[in-house]
Amino acid sequence: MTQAPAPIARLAGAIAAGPVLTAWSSFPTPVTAGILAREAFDAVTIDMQHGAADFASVAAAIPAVHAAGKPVVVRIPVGEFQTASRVLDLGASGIIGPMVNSVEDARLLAAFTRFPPVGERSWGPFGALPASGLDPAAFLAAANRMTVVLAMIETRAALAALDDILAVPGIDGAFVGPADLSIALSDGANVDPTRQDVAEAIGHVAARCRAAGRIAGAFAFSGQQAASFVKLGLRFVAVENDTAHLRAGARAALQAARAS
Ligand code: 3PY
Ligand code: MG
Repeated sequence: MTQAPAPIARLAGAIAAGPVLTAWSSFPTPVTAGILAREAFDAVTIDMQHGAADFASVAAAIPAVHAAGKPVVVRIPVGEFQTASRVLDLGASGIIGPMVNSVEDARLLAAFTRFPPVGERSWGPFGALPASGLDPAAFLAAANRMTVVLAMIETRAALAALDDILAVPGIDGAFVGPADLSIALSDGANVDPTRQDVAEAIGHVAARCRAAGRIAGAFAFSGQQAASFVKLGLRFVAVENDTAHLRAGARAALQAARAS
């Protein structure tokens, strides 16, 4: 009987098989990340760029998500490429690098997330190795294949360098941040992830990723926006975040309570 792969090994295959809808946790604890993982999301992404996720909270949340059978993706803080290596060591399966605006940024992201010969990741997978169930040699052989690395496209510079970023060995695809992109495309005038020019830019990123055989993804600020991204062919889509779920649930309950 063939055994199902461990949760740490499931992300790349899930993205290849169909769109992955990920939860997005900006305030992770083992309890909240575990709760999200037990909803029908395909993965849980933990956000270290914004919100309150620090290294200790990521270390505590990963086993809770794995216990629910789901893989973990981590968005690292801007430019903190060494954090990418460290959260992969903990057992993350995917890395999202924010504000990757140049080929140089993309090369650094790849270098810290890929073992040689693709990159320069250093050995020390003390959480990932037991989570994989593999011995060290098998883990080393599988790690680059198991790990999904997405470069965030959320500035004019990133859009201009898109094809070159996608061509960097070790970069699996692009992940759009529609809020920052709306700020960039409006030259700082507003933040509106539903702007028409943002939608057009996401369509462009989807097309360039398809042409390059790369994964396109984006953060969706609503379920409807997530559905529109899936229709465009995006394969890794974040559906709101934990605080949005909390606020929406509270508002709906209070509205119902006060309506009577
Ligand atoms: C953005 O929309 O800019 C994001 O980074 C989403 O998290
Ligand atoms: Mg952003």
